[in-house]
Amino acid sequence: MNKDQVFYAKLLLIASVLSMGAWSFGIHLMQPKTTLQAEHTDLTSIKKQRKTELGKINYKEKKQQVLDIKLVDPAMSKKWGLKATDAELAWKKHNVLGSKDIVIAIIDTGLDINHPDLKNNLWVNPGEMGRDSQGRLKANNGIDDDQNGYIDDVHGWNFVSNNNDLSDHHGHGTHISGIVGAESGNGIGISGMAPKVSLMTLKYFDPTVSGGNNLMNTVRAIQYATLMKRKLKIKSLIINYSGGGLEESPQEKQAIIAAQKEGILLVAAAGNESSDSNVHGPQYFPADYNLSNIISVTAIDKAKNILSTSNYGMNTVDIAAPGNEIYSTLPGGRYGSMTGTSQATAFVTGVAALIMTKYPDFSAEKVIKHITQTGDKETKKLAGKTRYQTRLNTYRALAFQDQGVNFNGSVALNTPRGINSIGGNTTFSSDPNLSYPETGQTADGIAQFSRSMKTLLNEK
Ligand SMILES: [Ca+2]
Ligand SMILES: [Ca+2]
Ligand SMILES: [Ca+2]
Repeated sequence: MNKDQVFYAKLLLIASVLSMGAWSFGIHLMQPKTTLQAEHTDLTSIKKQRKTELGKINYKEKKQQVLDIKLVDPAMSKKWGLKATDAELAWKKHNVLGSKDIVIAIIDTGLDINHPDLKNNLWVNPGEMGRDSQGRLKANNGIDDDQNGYIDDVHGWNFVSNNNDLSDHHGHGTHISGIVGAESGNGIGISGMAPKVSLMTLKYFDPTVSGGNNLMNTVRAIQYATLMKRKLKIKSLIINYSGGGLEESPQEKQAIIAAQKEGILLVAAAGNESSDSNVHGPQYFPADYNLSNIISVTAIDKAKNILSTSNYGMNTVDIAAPGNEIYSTLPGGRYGSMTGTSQATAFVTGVAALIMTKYPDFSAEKVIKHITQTGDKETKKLAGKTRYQTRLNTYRALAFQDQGVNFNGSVALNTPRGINSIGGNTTFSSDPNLSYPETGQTADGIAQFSRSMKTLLNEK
């Protein structure tokens, strides 16, 4: 071969090696490259999607938190109490809807745990979740996995039947739970005052079970909430007690004092006996125990008048809140209206949850001050009927510090609670437009229940 031939032969060799290399690399590189390109394309589009999705989610969350609560929960317009207490303004301006870390123990008639507007806001006992050593679900293995004395207490406890069946055979507990913490932004029904919370259900009364001791069930329920707060180191726990009775109970008072030591706030109904609990008639408990971690709530209507059925008292009742024809959740996934200091109490509990979300280090006493001393003044309609002549205002309760109100200021009329009021029942009516089974109600559509068995038997 001459020089040229050698040159061309080398060139051919190099070319073939290169082409083989290219081919062999093609297997390993070209295809991956194609794949990479495809992946790259996919990644780009995924990134785009993510970005869009994230954008959407952020937008939704932002929208949900700041703007849209009313719009996406279709029955919100029926909840006049939220508007009357400036709840939406509070959600928007303070950007607070509550927190799953805030546990609300609702001592009542149970809860429809499958209600679509409540099921995502149930408290969950972490010690009864997951699987045991044999692979069974702790939630229903029949074992007290967290050794707190209660078997399979996943969402709370039924102190009437002494088991974990929280079924609400009355409706009252489900209704109260919705006012406090129905889920917002889910396009269903309503929003609670604090639509992000953990609802612990402690059932103390069941109209279908005879022979229960409602007072002692109440005591045990308070003790359970106190135990779990300590055991699980729950930072903020509020007890909503939309009931009560005429009997002052040393055991109950002791249980609330123990709860107080754990920092638990107890929001209690003033009662529905049309009575001045400050001046005459028997007192109503637990609202009237003279303890600093109890806030006592009476009910007002749209015209801001105390309901004719509600108890009131210059020193005994702390605040007034909406309680007339309040629309909320009912068992069976339904909704309806109820009336009474029970409902007003739940509004205050919700606001307390919002305050504890915004100010996690507040004591129960400080939360009470926030609520009572920032409400809307009603010096005529509430004069002589509540301690501070104020009705609940969510926005102002959260803006307390902005207003420069002095926490240590002495409060006028801060004298010991009075000795009397008249009755011990919680009264409500159901929305006549709903075919809700009025379990436990009397023929005239008005239902009453009390934790006192004696009163219950009389009613039957
Ligand atoms: Ca278990
Ligand atoms: Ca347990
Ligand atoms: Ca809802």
